[in-house]
Amino acid sequence: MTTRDRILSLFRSHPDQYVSGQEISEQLNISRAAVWKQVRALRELGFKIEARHSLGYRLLETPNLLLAADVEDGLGCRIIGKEIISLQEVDSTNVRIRTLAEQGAEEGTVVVADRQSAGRGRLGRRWESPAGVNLYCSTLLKPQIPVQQAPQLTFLSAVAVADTLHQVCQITATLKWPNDVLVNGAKIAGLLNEMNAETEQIHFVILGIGINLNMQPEQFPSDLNYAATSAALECGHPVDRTLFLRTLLQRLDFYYLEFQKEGFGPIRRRWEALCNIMNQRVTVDQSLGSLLQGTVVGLDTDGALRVQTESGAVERVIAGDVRPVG
Ligand code: BT5
Repeated sequence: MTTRDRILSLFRSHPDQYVSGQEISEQLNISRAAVWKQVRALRELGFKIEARHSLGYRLLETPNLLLAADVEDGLGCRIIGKEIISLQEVDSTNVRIRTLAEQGAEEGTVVVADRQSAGRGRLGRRWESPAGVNLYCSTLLKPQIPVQQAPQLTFLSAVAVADTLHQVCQITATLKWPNDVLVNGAKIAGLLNEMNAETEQIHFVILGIGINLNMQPEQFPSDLNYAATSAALECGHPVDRTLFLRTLLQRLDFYYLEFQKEGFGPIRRRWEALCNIMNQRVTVDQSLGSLLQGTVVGLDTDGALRVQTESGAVERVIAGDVRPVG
């Protein structure tokens, strides 16, 4: 926890009460001048803090920020969120957590940002990441699994996001292979998992998750080639980002522990139950223009989509654009 987070939790443990400069300085082991500097910095971030000469400081209003101390409050996870780093702005949370991982950050570390200046999608695409509305976070994992199984973790993120949308916003999401979360056919979240590995060994995996929570129609880029939506647009009211992130980390923790004990099976079954095209006829536009037609019958252990063709053979789709027929 940073000094700023510690001051905030001290304020929060004294709701509506004054906390004296002396008490803050003693509890945090910093000088009175340093307390004043922190209060000034918090005010610059938008916190309303009253200062009364004989009484001390009182927190009156908290701005719409995602703060590590708030997310950690009541989190109760075993692995995910051991350390949470919340930033006002970053190029990409995936890039930042990669640097931290290379410097030896622990498994379960989470980076969350209010805004990304260069949010990334797959294949060099961009993820629109305006300030103050959405969730952009990356989680560091160090799974002891063969390299070929790393894609399973994308499906772990997807089911955790779907559960959270249901739990916090009462929204029913469907999952689009391989890495999209949809609501009523429009994209509400995207997942970008990245890995650092040698031939045989995974050093770390990054689960990058971007979820549109309070984004308004005018904030979506005009050149999206498919429909997009946000949780607030679907449920009709603003969504508390702190509560959403805390619940998401709890769901990730739950599925990761289950994954460690029971492998991919439970996640695969959950993903298949939420898949938007399960048992439907599809056309798959594979690379080099080859087309495959068939019925989606599930996921393979490495995350490939299993499509049964008319001849009864089951083909494995590892990349390509999958569209329902008709
Ligand atoms: C994804 O890529 O869907 C993965 C997005 C992952 C974003 C998270 S945010 C936290 C972490 N840090 C990062 O830098 N990235 C991850 P892809 O399937 O390639 O989809 C990208 C496409 O989605 C773009 O080309 C746009 O068409 C569209 N798009 C961009 N921003 C969007 C948004 N906010 N909502 C819906 N669609 C969007």
